[in-house]
Amino acid sequence: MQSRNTMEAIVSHFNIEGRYIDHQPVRSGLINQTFLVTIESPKGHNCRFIFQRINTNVFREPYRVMENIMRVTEHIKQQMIETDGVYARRVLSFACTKDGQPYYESPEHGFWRAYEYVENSTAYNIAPSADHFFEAGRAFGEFQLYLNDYDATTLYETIPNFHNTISRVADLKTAIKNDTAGRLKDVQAEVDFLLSRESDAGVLVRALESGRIPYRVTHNDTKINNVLFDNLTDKAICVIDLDTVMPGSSLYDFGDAIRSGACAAAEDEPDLNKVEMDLNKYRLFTKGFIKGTHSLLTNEEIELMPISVKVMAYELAVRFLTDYLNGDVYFHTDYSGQNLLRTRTQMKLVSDVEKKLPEMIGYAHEYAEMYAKRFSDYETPNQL
Ligand code: GN1
Ligand code: MG
Repeated sequence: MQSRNTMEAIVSHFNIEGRYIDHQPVRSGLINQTFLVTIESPKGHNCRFIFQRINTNVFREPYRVMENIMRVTEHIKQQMIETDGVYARRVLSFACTKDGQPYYESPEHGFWRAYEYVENSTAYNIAPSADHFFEAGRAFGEFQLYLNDYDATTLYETIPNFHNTISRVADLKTAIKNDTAGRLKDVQAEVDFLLSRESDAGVLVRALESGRIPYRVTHNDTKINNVLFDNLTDKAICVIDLDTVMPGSSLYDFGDAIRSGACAAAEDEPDLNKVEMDLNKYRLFTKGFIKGTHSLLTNEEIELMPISVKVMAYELAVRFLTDYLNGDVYFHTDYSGQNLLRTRTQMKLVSDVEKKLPEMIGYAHEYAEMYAKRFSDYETPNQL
């Protein structure tokens, strides 16, 4: 936790008018540190900002992360202005420093950025209802829609091979070989489970590389707590945490959202009986996502939607186990063994999805057909 003086010093570098009042930590995410900062404006009312210290061990090129984010948010804003004129609270608005940069950096304080806090909104770690999950799907789908005409190749790949599941498996094998933390002896069952499914790792990467599915601008970290919901309407209003916006596949976003949000249990739930993929939540997210994209997904993408959930749960299991073997050096942990529990929940999801694939395929087809027809019958999404 930063002291008041430290935070006040950091805030003073940004072009934010007013007086620092206080700050409090926001517990969210496994990578960056986040704070809610209250400022008293010169007119005497309080306004709030989110300040984040970027983890530069993970984001080795934080300038490029910010460049991607600024370009993408500006594009989304313009799209919103053109479609219905309203962008306030719907897209993040970043503060620049007094010398015009979207970040402040110093050897003493690290790398910081700030954006306006979206008042009267909530980010949930677990969807309070299936309808919220539909809304999350719609929001992430719309995110794809707004960026559909943005040339993905112009964005930096800020974490190379981020969702390259094949290279994630290679990292796991290296971790197994090195056994840095001496934990391999305790995780043979997990290692066997994951390596026996290695052939699934390449499904999405190969589809992208062969041109079977398109590269798009993707969010790449579509946990439900990266969507803000309006407190009054319960509608999803804004997609946040844009650090990993990069060229990728829409299926990374789809699969990651389902593996993280269609399960009511926490990512480190020790009781695996509580860990399962809720088909109703899957169904509603799928519906929302396809609706949000305005039916822009190709038939090949629709085909791969269900299996993408398995691939993403598998990828996260591989990443968590790799970190466990490496001695918990990447993901933030609150207690020893947390990364192993996280590995096991993702493995349980992999098994569960393997059983539910036929129903999942059915829903993806059903909503793809339904919205393809509706979007061809009506002119604007508001009529749907
Ligand atoms: C990390 O920090 P957070 O929660 O936004 C990770 C994601 C994982 C997630 C698992 C840059 O995201 O890829 O899915 O933890 N982000 C990065 O909870 O590695
Ligand atoms: Mg993130």
